[in-house]
Amino acid sequence: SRLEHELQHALENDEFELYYQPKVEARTGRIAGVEALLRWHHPRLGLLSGGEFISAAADTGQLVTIGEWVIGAACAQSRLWRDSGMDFPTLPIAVNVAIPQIYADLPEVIERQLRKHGVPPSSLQLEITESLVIRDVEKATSVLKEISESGITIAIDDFGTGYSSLSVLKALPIDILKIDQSFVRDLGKDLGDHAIVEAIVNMARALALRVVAEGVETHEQLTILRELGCDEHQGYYYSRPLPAQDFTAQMLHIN
Ligand code: G
Ligand code: G
Ligand code: MN
Ligand code: NA
Repeated sequence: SRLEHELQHALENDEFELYYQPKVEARTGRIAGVEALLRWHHPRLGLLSGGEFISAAADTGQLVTIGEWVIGAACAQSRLWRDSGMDFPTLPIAVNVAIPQIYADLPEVIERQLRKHGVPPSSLQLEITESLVIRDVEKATSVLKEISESGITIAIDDFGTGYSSLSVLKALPIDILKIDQSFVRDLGKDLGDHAIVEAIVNMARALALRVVAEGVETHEQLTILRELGCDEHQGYYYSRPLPAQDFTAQMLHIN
């Protein structure tokens, strides 16, 4: 398709940008981390969000190359924040990782980008979408173990929507569960969603995992999530994903 063809030029033309969205710690109200979300300044179609082109990139096998750009850009941003001289905590930046990246020398890619930008592994967090089938669980487990042992935290994204069995969850070196926003949307209206979120929080607690709620938009959702003991909240209630400069200004405001 035309989009797939144009993707080939997006990297060379420097058309990608990372937007940043805060994750706020329930206990303190402070920013605990930040998720990087890929945007494409398309010359013809304007600003595209990940949902509009990630699957096209996956179809053409460009996700691995774009994924390394994302990791590099996050490391560069971490370097900038560390050098900014502002009173910033050294927030881990979470990048979304597609399954094919795991099988394409992900530990080496990460190591190369960390070294290039001179930042420690604690600068990064990986978000792996649960809805993607992990074909070779043994290989994925050993790759993620290597990454985890280097000091990078790993989150399962969109938790509750996918195919991963609880035994996969037990096998993978996971630190964080991110509750999919579809379960958060109707909290306060839908008793089923309430029960599901409660069950995920309790399971996370039992497995000593941190649990993050995504898609938090209202005060009512926030109140319920606090009652249920969710550790971190992310969503438009606090901030939309923003360009780095705007995020920086916002961060000073929240913290
Ligand atoms: O905010 P946004 O509409 O971009 O997110 C849409 C989807 O795109 C989400 O599933 C998100 O995880 C995914 N996404 C956003 N940025 C990236 C990225 O850098 N890499 C990958 N693989 N997926 C991303
Ligand atoms: O798959 P992943 O969880 O990485 O994608 C997150 C997606 O959710 C992105 O498209 C992001 O822009 C979007 N998002 C973030 N916060 C909210 C929110 O509060 N409400 C809604 N509807 N979407 C959100
Ligand atoms: Mn994510
Ligand atoms: Na998600």
